[in-house]
Amino acid sequence: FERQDGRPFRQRLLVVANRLPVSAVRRGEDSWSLEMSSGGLVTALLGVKGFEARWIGWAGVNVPDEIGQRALTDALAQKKCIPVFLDEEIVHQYYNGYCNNILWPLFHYLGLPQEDRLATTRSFQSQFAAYQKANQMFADVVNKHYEEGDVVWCHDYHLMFLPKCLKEYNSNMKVGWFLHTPFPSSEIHRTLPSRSELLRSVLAADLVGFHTYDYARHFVSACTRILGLEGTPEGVEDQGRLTRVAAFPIGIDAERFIRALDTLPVQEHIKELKERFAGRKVMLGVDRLDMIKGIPQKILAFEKFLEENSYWHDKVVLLQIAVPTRTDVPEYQKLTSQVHEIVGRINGRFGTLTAVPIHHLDRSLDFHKLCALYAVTDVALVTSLRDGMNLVSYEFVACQDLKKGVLILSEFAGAAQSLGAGAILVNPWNITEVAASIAQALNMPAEEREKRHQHNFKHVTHHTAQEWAEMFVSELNDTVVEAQLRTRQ
Ligand code: ADQ
Repeated sequence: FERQDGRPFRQRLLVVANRLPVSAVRRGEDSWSLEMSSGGLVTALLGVKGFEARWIGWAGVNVPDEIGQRALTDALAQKKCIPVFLDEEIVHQYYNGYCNNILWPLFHYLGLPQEDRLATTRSFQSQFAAYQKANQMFADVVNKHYEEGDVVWCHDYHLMFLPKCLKEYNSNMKVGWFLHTPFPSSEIHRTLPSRSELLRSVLAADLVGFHTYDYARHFVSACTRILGLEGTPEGVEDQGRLTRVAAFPIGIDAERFIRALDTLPVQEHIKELKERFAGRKVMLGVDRLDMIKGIPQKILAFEKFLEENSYWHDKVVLLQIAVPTRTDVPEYQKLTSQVHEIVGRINGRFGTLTAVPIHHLDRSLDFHKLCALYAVTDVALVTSLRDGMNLVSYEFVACQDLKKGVLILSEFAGAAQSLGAGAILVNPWNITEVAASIAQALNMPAEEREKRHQHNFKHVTHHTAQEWAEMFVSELNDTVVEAQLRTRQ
């Protein structure tokens, strides 16, 4: 396409996610400083060529006054971001309550909250009402900025009600929705009191995407069993209207990691780490400190490995880097104490005056340090109890082209479907099996490590974040054109 002025036509992509990809800090009544954050979604979408992307989302801060809202809106516009302002009560009920206390655990097979957990955030019904209200507020902002021909891409479990709200505004809007978590078996989804409303709302989208074919299949079965609709190989059909459902496995910007390895700061960190852990094999865990990541299970498996393999006691170290998240939620506080308690016990049991077997850090690491850690690691341990994909496993593989380290990967992470042939797959609940896999990884011959690594490296460098985003958006465009052709026939 070309515009009249000869410049190439670039379709606008409105990316709608709960959080904007920036952190905002107020400096004065009408001044803000912004810092771009660098999650998987941000890097994926920044790399998408051929689109004019705009972000719509919550800035993560409460801004009750109009002066502050206007100033923040102006500052964000420079970064192509558009804010949705949510007040504290809505955030509490919608974000802490319905999203993080109900949908997040349910979608990861941890079940619905018991009464005591619900009591902390009021009743289920009021949380669901806040969820709907917040989604409507997102829809209002999208609708205000929408121009004909734009593609609207909604992200994640926070915004399941959004496709319906958007289509009510404008049935011609091209709307896609992508879920970053697993979609659970229909038997789990059935337990959710608002199960039907959420499914119906998602089905208002033109295209619905998941990381794996299994999650897509679970979603289609939920629609057939709970709503009585027809599932087809293309998606879900309701009275002649098809919602396309498909798998779009996410990737990373592998080149960014590979390039970083040659930079001076990363090389310096690598040197320091090699000196610090000379003579010991390095095992690594990098996770958000979340129930789903299986951190206690991982550390207990490492303890079992030490119990059974005295030869390795002074020859291996486990570095567990865990970024605290949702720190105001009691379950997460309990998890932190539990992890600290287990680490303390194991270090007391197997440590010496000069070395401990586990280094546990409760913090985020900057990009350069993270790359260096990935590069010096001999064995990476990903033991998620459930995980939509798990990008840490991809990042580790991208940084291992020299060392050819081994990836131990939970079979319950989406990544098991793409990196399964190169990794050692484990059931993280089976601590004996994980301990045996640690021994297998540490003793693996170089030739086998090389073969496994090549398989995964090829996958990670070929199936990138950019490819993921481009495939989703182009499928969304095609789906809408096909639907228009069908209605004309
Ligand atoms: P997350 O649950 O956040 O993402 P993951 O996919 O592993 O999980 O991504 C985490 C990101 O945070 C990685 O880029 C990693 O480098 C970074 N990170 C984690 N711990 C860190 C630390 N201590 N220091 C610095 N950086 C750290 C959700 C879903 C996943 C899905 C992604 C993308 O839960 O299953 O893969 O979205 O769709």
